[in-house]
Amino acid sequence: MSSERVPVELCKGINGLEKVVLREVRGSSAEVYLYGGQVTSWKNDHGEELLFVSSKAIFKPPKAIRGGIPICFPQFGNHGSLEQHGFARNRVWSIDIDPPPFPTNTSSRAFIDLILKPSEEDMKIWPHRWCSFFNTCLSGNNDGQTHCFCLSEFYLSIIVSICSYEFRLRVALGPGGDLMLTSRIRNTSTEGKPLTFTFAYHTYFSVSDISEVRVEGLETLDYLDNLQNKERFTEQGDAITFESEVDKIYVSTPTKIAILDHEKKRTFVIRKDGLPDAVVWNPWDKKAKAMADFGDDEYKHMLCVEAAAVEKPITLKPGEEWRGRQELSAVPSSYCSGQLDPQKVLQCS
Ligand code: TA6
Repeated sequence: MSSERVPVELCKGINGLEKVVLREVRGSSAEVYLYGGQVTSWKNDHGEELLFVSSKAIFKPPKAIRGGIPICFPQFGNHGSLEQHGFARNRVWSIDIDPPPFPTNTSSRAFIDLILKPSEEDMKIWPHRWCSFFNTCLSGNNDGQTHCFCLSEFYLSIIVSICSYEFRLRVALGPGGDLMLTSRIRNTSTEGKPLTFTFAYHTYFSVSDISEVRVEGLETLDYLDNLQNKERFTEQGDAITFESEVDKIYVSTPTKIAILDHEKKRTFVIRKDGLPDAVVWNPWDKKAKAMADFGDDEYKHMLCVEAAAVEKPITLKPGEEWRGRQELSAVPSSYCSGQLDPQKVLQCS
């Protein structure tokens, strides 16, 4: 089988960063960087790119890659004391060679399992600040004593066991070219410590012209407006359209949302599970100019619609596992011909 259609291939990407290329027999493909566990490409069986990645994106740690599907964990946005959107998007993930059995069977072989385990540095900041106290003892900062290495290793293993977690991510391409991301986060603490976090798949969709795009499925819902101090409002009754900066967290949304791109005669359908909220973001012109890793006019060709859990943080008792799944489909649509009525899309399975 020529490499063109090898279902899973590990190779070097931009700046030598490792990436996995997934290929589906009918021609669709996806690329996932181990840096950030981040999908950076999703193409349909015509080879058309469906995700937006900025021409100014920086593929160099610790900067997050601007585009594709960054993963916001363990904190969405500035909803907490950690850095914006948490640290999962600027950590190097590993390939999970022995994942626990997967809940659903897939006929496609084009999938990869990744795992993120907390590093010593992560332990200093999350999930429990007092982990950092232990670390300070280890490094002898406070008492000027030096500790022998084996002792510190022993302490570290205690810290890891007391307040730890495992984040497993499966990225899969379906037979029809759908892109599925399934996150499984387990609280592996041995000391009864709960794990609380917020989460988002910060998906950047590629669109032809933002002013021609409509989002269906969020009408009449409540949202927290990030441009107005997270104040709560209720959305009007029609589909959402765009004529200025938008940064809204829609709460308790339906499990299906549609993005209609008339010009491209394409509809993106987002199906989500375990992710009650949805964030809608477009920086528009001013914010676009203010972002160094984003082109001034690129806001016209992208829209973020993010399956998320923000309003109510998720708390896991030790041994408990949370699963958050999103499935993306890109269906050809010619809205005007009624071939695809978004309401029908949203109502049918
Ligand atoms: O998801 C929307 C948002 O939280 C916006 O507030 C905006 O900041 C965007 O994410 C991008 O965040 P980033 O940290 O990637 O620049």
